[in-house]
Amino acid sequence: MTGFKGPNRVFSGVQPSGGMHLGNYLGAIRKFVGMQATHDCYFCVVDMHAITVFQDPKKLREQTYHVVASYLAAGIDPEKAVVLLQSAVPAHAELAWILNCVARLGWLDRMTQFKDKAGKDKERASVGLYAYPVLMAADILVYKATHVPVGEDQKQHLELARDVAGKFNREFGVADFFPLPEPLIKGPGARVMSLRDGTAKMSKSDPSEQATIYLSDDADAIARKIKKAKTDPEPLPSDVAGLEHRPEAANLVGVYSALSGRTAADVLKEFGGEGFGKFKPALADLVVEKLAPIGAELRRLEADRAYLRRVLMDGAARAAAVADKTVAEVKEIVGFVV
Ligand code: AQP
Repeated sequence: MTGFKGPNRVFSGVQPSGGMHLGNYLGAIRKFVGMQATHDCYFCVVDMHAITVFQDPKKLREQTYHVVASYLAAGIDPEKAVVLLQSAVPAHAELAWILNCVARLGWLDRMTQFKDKAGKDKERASVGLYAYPVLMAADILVYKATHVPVGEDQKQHLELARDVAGKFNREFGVADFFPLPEPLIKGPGARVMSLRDGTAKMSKSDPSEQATIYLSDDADAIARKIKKAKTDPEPLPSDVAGLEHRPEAANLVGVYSALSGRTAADVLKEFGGEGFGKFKPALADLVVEKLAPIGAELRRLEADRAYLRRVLMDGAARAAAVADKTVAEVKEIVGFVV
């Protein structure tokens, strides 16, 4: 973390681009919950990121409430952590513009998520989709956050945020003004894969609902999806090395391990040699046990819009108090008349 002197602070976010799923829970939200007691935390609903691909305005609003309700249902306490909506704190966009002038085109050209999301016809992708990693850097740096809990898919964007912070500090001669934020990625569940294709990540925008376990799924839906999950015909191996080249089996064992708190080796000690006919029902029971209470609370909270709005308004005010100060300092540093 070089010589940054500020407090340890956590920032992370989720896009309101669809239904929250098991990957978002294990890769991100569950980690958030674990950090709120020990760190100064900012958990954001990144709606400005979501619109980098077209969102139906009505659905975007619904999905925004859905993400806030999911945060709270999973155990984030808005009295401890700051829960905020990105578009409600203009300092994110202000800093993003300044950082756009620090980041280099060559850095953005290397971002694999842009290539994946833009597909073959990248000329038709939005400018926002291309520049989004810089907005993400601004989201983090506007709070001078030192730690960012994310899933594996965000690793490259975090490296870019560090590059932007370092270049800003060097170029303007303000050593350690911005911290170089540390990604917190490791741990089981950092990369949950699609139930239909063990080589593709579980994603909100997957067109197949069968590929994704949503936090809002009821017990029947969860059991049905796990029963139908793609697998291979072999029984489970008795050690982790045997999962190599078996992406679907590795994914299901990984989910079991992440939710049970046991290592994959330990899970295979119990299930090695068994077919999926035995493993899948055990996995379904475990997923239902862990997600059903969250799903029930999520449905209750989603109906209480007035409360969710209060949480967001309070969060925006607390966030702006920190973010506006950073932007004022940055304006001074870059030479704007303030
Ligand atoms: N499959 C996953 N496994 C582990 N972690 C995951 N995350 C997302 N998918 C998985 C983590 O969840 C956080 C929020 O992600 P996001 O909503 O900001 O963006 P995303 O990574 O693009 O998520 P989706 O669900 O795939 O959304 P769409 O389909 O809209 O792009 C991040 O910390 C992410 O790492």
